[in-house]
This record gives sequence, C-alpha cells and structure tokens, in this order.
Amino acid sequence: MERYFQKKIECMSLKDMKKLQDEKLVKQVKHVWDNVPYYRKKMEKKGITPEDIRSRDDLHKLPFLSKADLRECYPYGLLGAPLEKCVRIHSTSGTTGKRVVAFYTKEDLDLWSDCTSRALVAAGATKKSVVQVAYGFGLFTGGAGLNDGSHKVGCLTVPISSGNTDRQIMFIKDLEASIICCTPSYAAFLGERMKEMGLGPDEIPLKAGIFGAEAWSEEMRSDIEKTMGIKAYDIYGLTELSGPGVSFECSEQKGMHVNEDHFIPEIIDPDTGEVLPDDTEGELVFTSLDKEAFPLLRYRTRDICKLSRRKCSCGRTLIRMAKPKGRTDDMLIIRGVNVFPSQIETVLLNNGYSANYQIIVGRVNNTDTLDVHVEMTPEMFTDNLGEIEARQSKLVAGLQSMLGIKAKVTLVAPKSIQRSEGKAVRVIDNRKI
Ligand code: DLL
Repeated sequence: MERYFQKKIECMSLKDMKKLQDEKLVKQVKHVWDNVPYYRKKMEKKGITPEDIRSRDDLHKLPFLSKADLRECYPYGLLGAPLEKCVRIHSTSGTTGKRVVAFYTKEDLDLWSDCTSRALVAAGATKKSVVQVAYGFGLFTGGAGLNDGSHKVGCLTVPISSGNTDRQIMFIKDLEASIICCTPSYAAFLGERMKEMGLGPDEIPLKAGIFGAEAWSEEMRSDIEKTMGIKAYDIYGLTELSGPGVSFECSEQKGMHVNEDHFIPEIIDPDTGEVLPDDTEGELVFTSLDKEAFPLLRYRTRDICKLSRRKCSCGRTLIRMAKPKGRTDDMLIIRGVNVFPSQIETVLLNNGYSANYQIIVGRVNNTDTLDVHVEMTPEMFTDNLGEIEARQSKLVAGLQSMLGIKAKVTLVAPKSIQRSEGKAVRVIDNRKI
C-alpha cells in the first residue's frame, strides 16, 4: 500500500524541488525584507539586499536568527503579517528567560497540517484510522499539530491531551485506536501501565505511535515497540517553525524526511557558522519558505544532527535528518568531556533498564560529579545488596566506556522516579545554582 499524503511533493525530483525552493526563497526573503524591520536591519548590516538572494545557493549569505533574537523581539518584533491576518499563537515551554511566541495565519495553519498529515499517513493513517492525540493541547504545539493533521487525513481523532493514563488506555481499547501520538517518555509510561494491567502486545489494538518533542534513543524505541506491539515513528519539529512535522519518519525508520517544500535545512559548525557538507554532524538551521506570520530565515535550532541525501526505499526524495543527538544547550561538559544524556540512556537501555533515570551533576572541590540514578525494573528488583552492587558496577563500567569518564550509579526502587506526561526532565545540573 502506498503511504503518501502528497506524493507529488514527497517524491518530487531533486531538480524540481530545487526549482521550487529557489522560487519560494526569493519570494520569502522579499516578504521578510518588506515586513520585518528587525531582520532587514540584520541584512543591511551584512551589506545584502533581496537582490543578492537568487536561489538556494545564496542562502549562506543571509544572517542567522537565534533564540536570543526571538527573545529580544518578544512578542511582536518578528511578525511578518498584519495582526488582522493572524489567527493563532503557540509558545514554547521555555523555563528560562522570556517565552518564545510564534504566530500563524490561516494559511500557515493549513500548510502546517499538511506536514503532520504526511507524518500520519507515513505511519499508516487512513480515513478509517482512530488516532489518539495524547500530546498536550494548549500553547504547546504537539496536540494542535497532530490533531489538525489527523482531521485533514480524515481519521477519527481523539483529542485526549496528555495525562490521565487509565482513561487513555480505556479509550485505546474501547475505540480501538490504531495510532497514538505523544512524547516517547509518555509512551514508555503508558506501556508500563498497560503491562501492569496485564495487557500484552496482542491485546493492545494500537499499530503505530508517532513520538517526538524530545530526544529518544533507538533502544527506547525498541522497548516501546515490544511492550505495545507497535511500530514507533519519530517526528520532529519546533514551535518557532510551526511545531511537529518539520520532519517525519517513514516505515524505513532511518532518519526523518524534512518537508523541504516548506523548510530548507542546513547543518553548520556551531562555533564558526560555516555550512557543513551532508553526513557531517553539526547544528541544524532552518529557513521557512512559506510562513507568513512568523517567517524565520536561517533559524539556529541548537539541535545536533546530520543530513543525508541517500536514497530512501520508501520512494520519498525529501532529504533525511538523523535522530537529533541532543541540543548544544543540553550537552553537559563534565570534567571537560562532552556528555549527551542520550549516550547515558543508550548504556542503561542496553543493560536491560528502562528509560526511567535521572542525571545529577554537581561540583565538589572544584571537580564535577556525575551521578546517575536508575530505576530497577520490577523483574530485577531485589534487596540483595551484593547483587545491587554488582549491577551498579556493571553500569559504571558501561558508562565509562561510552563517555570516557567515571560516573556514580545508584539503583533505586521501581517507580521511584517521577514519570512525565510531556517532555521528561532528566538532568539536574546543580552547578548552575
Ligand atoms: O517539541 C514540537 C513537537 C511536538 C515535535 C510534538 C514533535 C512532536 P518545542 O517545544 O518548541 O516544539 O521544542 C522543540 O524539541 O528543538 C528539539 O530540541 C526537541 N525535539 C523535537 N522533536 C524531537 C525529536 C516541539 N523527534 C525542540 N527528537 C527541538 C529529538 C526533538 N528532539
């Protein structure tokens, strides 16, 4: 069965896609120049005008935008359309500084729902599907984004939002939901609860999950897939660019196809800003080609990943981005070594633990400390101290070989680490306090 929502775009030849992007980019730069004085000043400072941008090949000439710019412009400073054309805002859950507010016109919402529809159809959604949207609704983009895409595909949509886990499970069973959309950490929690209720993969009607909004490892994917008997698809996006659906996974599960007719991705060296070739790791930067109300050019996401043009057997020609490894701002530097929470997660899951853990960083006598608290699974739970110590030592060795530094590992009782209904908070860095 073909699984495309807009085949013409999703399988467009590279030549046609380039032409489409070239045309849209020229128009978008002009739109920003005419309507967003803040960015126009940035261009003037670099000595460029819209005439300098004739195609995608000129993209590198444009100045970057960063989260700091967005905060400086809060709330209306980057608005690209008159307020009477704007119909919605969403906002990031940022805990530091001013929140980022993004604006949408009706047309922006329509194009955004195309993106999430593509993700849903790639995961097997049809008009006959029942789709449970368990991302948060409200200012967060997850709920609204998948909800609108699900409507557009014609699925029966269950806008349940996050939380109330037993009710989630009741609806999945009673309505025979085939697709669930939520964060991977909430999916893991749902799976854990289903197991506790005695529901095995064969008794769970779900066939697929669309999980994103936070970094998650391949090991976590396979855990969730096994527990619920589903195929777990990754989806990526950020509020500043619309929300979920900037890129999405196909059944190959080898990276996420970027919706290139709406967003041009680049990978840059985060220190120098230099554009890096495909298959090289660096910071992801996006230019939105169609957004009217919040048209960001060369927005630095701070997400670290790679792009690949290798052919995908699903038939889509859209470039793929790897699973983001983490963010430049959640990379921990511990005793001078770069540590990503995702590396720690990989070691834990490879050793049979679940993704219920907490990383606590501190500083004692000017030396950084790294403590990892990990829940034992109910199956491995024991009060035999010798056994616990042996397990802890094995994890210390595993982490040492992955990270190159020594961590202290403490095994804790099952269910003693708080579960998350949205994005999980796994790092506590006491050095900043
Ligand atoms: O998290 C949008 C979203 C909702 C995406 C639902 C997918 C599903 P923000 O709250 O603005 O928007 O956070 C954006 O989350 O820059 C990444 O660091 C991270 N992120 C999003 N998706 C993924 C993913 C939404 N699939 C920030 N893998 C981004 C890893 C992700 N990180």
